[in-house]
Amino acid sequence: MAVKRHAGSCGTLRFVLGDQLTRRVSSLTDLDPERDIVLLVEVRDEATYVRHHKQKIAFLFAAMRHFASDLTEEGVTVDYVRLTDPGNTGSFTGELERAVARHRPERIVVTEPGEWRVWEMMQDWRETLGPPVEIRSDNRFLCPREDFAHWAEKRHHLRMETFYRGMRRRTGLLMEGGEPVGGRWNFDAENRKRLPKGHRLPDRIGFQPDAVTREVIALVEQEFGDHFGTLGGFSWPVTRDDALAALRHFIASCLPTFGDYQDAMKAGAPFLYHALISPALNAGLLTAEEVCWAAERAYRENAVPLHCAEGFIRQILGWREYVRGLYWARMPEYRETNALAAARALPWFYWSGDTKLNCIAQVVADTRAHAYAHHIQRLMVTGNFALIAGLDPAQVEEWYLIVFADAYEWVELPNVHGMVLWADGGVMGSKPYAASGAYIDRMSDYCGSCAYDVKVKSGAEACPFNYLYWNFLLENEDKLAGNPRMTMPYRTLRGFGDTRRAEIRRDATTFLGALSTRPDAVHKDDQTESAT
Ligand code: FAD
Ligand code: DLZ
Ligand code: SF4
Repeated sequence: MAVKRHAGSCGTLRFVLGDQLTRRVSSLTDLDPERDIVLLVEVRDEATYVRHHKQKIAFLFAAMRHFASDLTEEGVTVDYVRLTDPGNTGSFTGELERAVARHRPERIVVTEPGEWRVWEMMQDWRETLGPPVEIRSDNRFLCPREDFAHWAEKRHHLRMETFYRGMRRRTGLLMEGGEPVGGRWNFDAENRKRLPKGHRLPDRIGFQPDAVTREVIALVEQEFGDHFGTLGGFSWPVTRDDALAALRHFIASCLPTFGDYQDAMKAGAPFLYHALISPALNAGLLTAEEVCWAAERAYRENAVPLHCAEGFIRQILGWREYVRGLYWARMPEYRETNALAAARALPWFYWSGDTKLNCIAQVVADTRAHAYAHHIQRLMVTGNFALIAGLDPAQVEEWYLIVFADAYEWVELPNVHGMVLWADGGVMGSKPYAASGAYIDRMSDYCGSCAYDVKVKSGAEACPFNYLYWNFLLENEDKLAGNPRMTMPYRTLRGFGDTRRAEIRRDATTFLGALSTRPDAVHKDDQTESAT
């Protein structure tokens, strides 16, 4: 990789963060290759403010190095600081200060970041760096922060569906004469099939690490070897060309069936029909706009049924834009709320996967191997357990930020704090997504090989999700029973006699009391030896 270094004074110093790797990002739009310098820095602080999965660090460093090479080939002067370069201060601020001393720029241009903590750093740069600092809005999103803030003003509940319809109208995606194509906005009801037995899944393409990526992988193993996760199966696309190839492969081989099995889970099959584009999308290798239009085009060409195209576009145009808007509209107060006063420490099996709860063991194994789990695994397995076991939101949020290659606070926090844990008290979701083992059994094959019995409601053999679900409702009766969307489960709960209620509390207390938060106690989550 040829990365040019530059000395003397320059016009504009354009600082590109590791998740802004596109030539079209706002900080580069008016780049003058004759006078400007683009700065990219690998810094230890960003790899350790939470101890990211090794694949996340390797993915970003590899993508940054490839992006720098592309810019250099284009004739742009790039100042690229590697992690192990002598004098690397380890922080964004330290590296900017050094770059200012090296290049004496007339001004600094950056694009707004994806995390509040970096936004705060950027405010300081305006005061401390010397040259003027221009912070530009992030043009990779379809809904600017200000537009979302305007929409969210004076609303307490921010419902995704309302926002999504507005975005369909705004972009014209899947619209005809001002109306949604097919006469409906949302085909969610058609997206909930269980995977049939013997169903043949499509082969997925992976991307063999090239020399640059292999060097990064070795660096990450050496410098961050004690972080969560393995590097052996690394196959993420780390260049724009490979990310486009991943998108084409998804649209051709998976999108035609994506909608049907969007919520399905299968042991040993982490990817199913999912797009596997979120790390590339979040880092700038793909744009939301091009991904949505690619799906719409496939629908218009009759290559993809409407419910699949709509289901996929909704995830990006709807959910992705919505969580990002909500994050910026409600931070920094948003992460401080804890509506259900949940306080239990994160069990160790979230790291080790060493638990007899087969669904959790499977999801943690997928996550460790790929820095990936699909949406329903995140929401209804690790997320659902965290909710009904009353785990501390801050600890759960940190876990989610660490373990996935696509995790940045703007997208992780609303999904975990709002959608999964209902810690925001209903700003995002009208009710908590709590579920018993029956949901996991319906949507997966996990229960068939579990030590627990999903059909049993109480006692040592019972699936813990069953009694933890009812215990969650009991524990939070004062906060949730008045919620109109919780009427049905509370009506059922009221029909339980004292004996049944006492059983639920007993089983939940025994199970939760045995959870270990340290690596020394393996399999303590089971209630009796006979359950093994
Ligand atoms: P697909 O299932 O194929 O979906 C296509 C795209 O839609 C994704 O690439 C993603 O960009 C977008 N998308 C889908 N659902 C969401 C959503 N709820 N929020 C935002 N975008 C969405 N996504 C992240 O990118 N980073 C995270 O840190 C993250 N944390 C999550 C935590 C929890 C608890 C939950 C429930 C979801 C989280 N998601 C996160 C959303 C979603 O799980 C991932 O985007 C998705 O699994 C990525 O895989 P894929 O590219 O194969 O997606
Ligand atoms: C996640 C990450 C990591 C691991 N390392 C770097 C880095 O060395 N340099 C960099 O510019 N960005 C990195 N990132 C991404 C940043 O954490 C991200 O830009 C901020 O969290 C704002 O979204
Ligand atoms: Fe998970 Fe319960 Fe099914 Fe076991 S039986 S896999 S714990 S839902």
